[in-house]
Amino acid sequence: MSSTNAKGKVQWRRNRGDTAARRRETMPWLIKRYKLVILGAATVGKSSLVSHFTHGSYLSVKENTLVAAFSSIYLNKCLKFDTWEVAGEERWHRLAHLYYRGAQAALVVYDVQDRASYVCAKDWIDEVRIKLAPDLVIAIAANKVDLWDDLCVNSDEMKSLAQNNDYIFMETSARTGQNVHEIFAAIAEKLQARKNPDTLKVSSDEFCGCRIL
Ligand SMILES: Nc1nc2c(ncn2[C@@H]2O[C@H](COP(=O)(O)OP(=O)(O)OP(=O)(O)O)[C@@H](O)[C@H]2O)c(=O)[nH]1
Ligand SMILES: [Mg+2]
Repeated sequence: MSSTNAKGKVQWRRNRGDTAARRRETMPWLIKRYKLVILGAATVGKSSLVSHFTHGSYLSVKENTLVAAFSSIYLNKCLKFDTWEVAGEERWHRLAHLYYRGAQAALVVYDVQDRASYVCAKDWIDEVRIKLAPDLVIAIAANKVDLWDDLCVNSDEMKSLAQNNDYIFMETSARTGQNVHEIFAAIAEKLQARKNPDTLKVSSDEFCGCRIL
């Protein structure tokens, strides 16, 4: 907003508190932004799921994530996830809380061929249930279903855990794209269905101090 003073100079007046409303008027597509954290053991396919979603195809991710990785995931023009993937290697676990704090949704991933990653996924669920808000949206991805065979982990227990606690559960494949878009969409839908969406808005402060080391 501008006005002209006695000397004819243009003065810019900052109308405090009005900024968000003005931004909504000028950029109506930038409506909702949520913090999402992706957790799970190493090599379960966390980076691959993000990469499949953002590139629309499978890129074989060869390198393990170090500490954590940030990406912006635009579900559509109106909804964005500020996404932190916490590296799955055990040595980074103690730093995980720096990245998941303030998250409104957690996507916990395990590899259907790897029993240890299944146990690890349960531990992550227990941890975020205690440490994060009670209305945290939790989604579980049983990933690499394209490699499914009789020796794979039996997901029945995880399915009933999800059912009993109102978590999202999907069998995914970052290779074929099975349920990749669907799981992010389901998280978004659940976040938006919350009774008080205002409590879910992420303040920019929450991202301070969370940088890739
Ligand atoms: N067949 C198959 N391979 C996959 C799938 N998802 C990931 N991979 C492969 O699994 C390996 C590990 O994938 P990443 O996405 O790097 O795993 P990550 O969970 O990010 O691992 P960290 O960063 O170490 O925690 C890569 O070689 C991927 O190509 C999948 O759905 N199917
Ligand atoms: Mg990774």
